[in-house]
Amino acid sequence: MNMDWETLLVPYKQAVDELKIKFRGIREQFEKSSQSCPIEFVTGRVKPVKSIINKAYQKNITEDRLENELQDLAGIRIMCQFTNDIETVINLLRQRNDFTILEERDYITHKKPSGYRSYHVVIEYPVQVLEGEKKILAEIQIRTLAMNFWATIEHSINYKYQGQIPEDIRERLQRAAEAANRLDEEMSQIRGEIQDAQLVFLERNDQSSET
Ligand code: 0O2
Repeated sequence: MNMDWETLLVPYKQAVDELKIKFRGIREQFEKSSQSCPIEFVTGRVKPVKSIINKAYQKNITEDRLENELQDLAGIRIMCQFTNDIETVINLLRQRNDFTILEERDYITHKKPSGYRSYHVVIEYPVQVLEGEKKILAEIQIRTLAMNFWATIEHSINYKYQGQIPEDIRERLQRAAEAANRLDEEMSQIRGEIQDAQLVFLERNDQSSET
């Protein structure tokens, strides 16, 4: 592919920067309102050019179809403490009018064969560029901390073995995914207790920083 990647990716970088600020803003608003926040932290990235070329090759996507068919050139991840927080975040996204949701993929109810769990939301996001408005696609992945831990590790193992993970490691990863799921379930059972403790902790920290 003989493309001017830097120019192509400028609006995607802008979208990632804007969306990170917006979603981190939600977190701050929750904190100021003394309600427990469904968002633990937010990350974002523009897909590296090498990954774009690989994915386009694997999926047989030509240059002219790249921006329409690769939905994750701009990617945002929203991490939550509890599985139920994911639903809260999805509802917050559905209420917004600064982008349109095009597709939702629920890999939590329907986990992938690898063991991967996450909720994906594909949005159409308007970015202001020199020529005017450009609507771009972005993928938001919403997951718990445990799901993120698993996915990050599995991603690097997958990268090491270039997609050909040995069977014994694959099985261990599947078992680890189940363990992560049990951790999420256990934490959800004592959610009220954990959130009370976190509020007490925050209030005490606020008081001590005031003096
Ligand atoms: P990266 O490096 O994170 O950008 P496909 O790529 O065909 O499987 P599709 O239709 O493009 O899938 O979208 P999908 O499956 O909704 O989302 C793909 C992205 O989800 C991946 O992007 C990963 O970020 C994440 N993902 C999906 N399945 C797995 C998995 O089994 N393990 C891990 N760790 N992550 C997964 P990329 O481009 O593959 O990678």
